[in-house]
Amino acid sequence: MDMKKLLFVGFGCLLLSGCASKVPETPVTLKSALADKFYIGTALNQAQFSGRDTEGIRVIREQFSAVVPENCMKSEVIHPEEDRYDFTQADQFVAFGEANDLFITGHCLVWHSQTPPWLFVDAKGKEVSKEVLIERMKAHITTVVSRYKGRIKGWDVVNEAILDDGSYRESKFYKIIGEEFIPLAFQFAHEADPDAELYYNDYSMAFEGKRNGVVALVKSLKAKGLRIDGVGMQGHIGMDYPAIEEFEKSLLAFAELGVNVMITELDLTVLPSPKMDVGADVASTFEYQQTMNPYADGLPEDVDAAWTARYNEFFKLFLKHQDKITRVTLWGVSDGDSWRNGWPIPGRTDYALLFDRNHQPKPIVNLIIKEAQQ
Ligand code: 9MR
Repeated sequence: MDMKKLLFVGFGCLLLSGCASKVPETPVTLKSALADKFYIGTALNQAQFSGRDTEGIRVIREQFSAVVPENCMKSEVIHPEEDRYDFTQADQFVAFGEANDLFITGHCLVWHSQTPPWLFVDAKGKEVSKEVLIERMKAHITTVVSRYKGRIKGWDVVNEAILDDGSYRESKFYKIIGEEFIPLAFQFAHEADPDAELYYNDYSMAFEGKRNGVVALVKSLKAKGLRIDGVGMQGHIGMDYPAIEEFEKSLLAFAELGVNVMITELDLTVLPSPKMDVGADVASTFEYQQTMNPYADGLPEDVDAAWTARYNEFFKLFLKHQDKITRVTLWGVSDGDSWRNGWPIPGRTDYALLFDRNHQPKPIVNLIIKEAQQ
């Protein structure tokens, strides 16, 4: 067809109303439906930010507006020896976030877990002094935060330092430095990038004791004049825990402090918890594994419906408090990615995320979109 004919057909189409309806509409996605409410984020694994998991990447680009690294910025990975950092994966992660126009959060600067073996000891294996550990913490925070200055917009500065009863976790940081390791970490992070948002992040936040402990911590940081922008409420939830009312109480208690609330690390396990069952030894027997892994061949309809309803309740709560919440981040893209398949019992089949193992949206995705559009 020559150019004139093309123009003629095109113009004719415009005149005929039937043609107009054939123009494909942009599908409504999580990120478009939630755009004026809060960021909708996901944790990224290496297969995603390195470009291998093409289906996962398609979902991330279509559906999410924010990212956080699931593992690649933890000190064990990024700082394997005192004088050696390894930014290979972290650089890829940040480049992926920028290339796809995503809000980038760093996770995490100070955490008791996944630390490199050198961090708390000297060359002879003896525990280091308070002064040495403060210097090491400062060097770590300064180097990592400065490298991504202006590119990583917010940091989980301290992760999981308060126990469920509100007391301090007896971590190496706490034992060696004392409770001032937390204000120091916030101070060092702020000095390295004065524009970055700084967060405290923890799980089981619905417990009254933890709620009070975190409230006291945020107040004490503020009283010292330190910057703290938000509290991350990890959302590793189950079918029976936490009580949504208790979760809401914590959300409100944090918001009242004048900080933003973020729902971080969201996933909803459908599997039974071994803690309520037999002892840990039995966990390795075949019979135990089978009873504790009831949905290896798929979720029965009623269980699936109950799972969807529970997720929906939580998203309704997030939407109700959209003025206080700046980000809701899923801990992974599709069910196959989730750490829940491997913890607390390895090798189980869980269904904790919003996209199934074939990267297809579950019914909950449309429910969230509908709720958001009301
Ligand atoms: O999802 C992460 C998993 O791949 C790692 O093996 C694990 C190691 O501790 O960390 C998981 O992520 C954790 C997060 O960094 C902090 N909050 C709890 C998360 C689940 O354990």
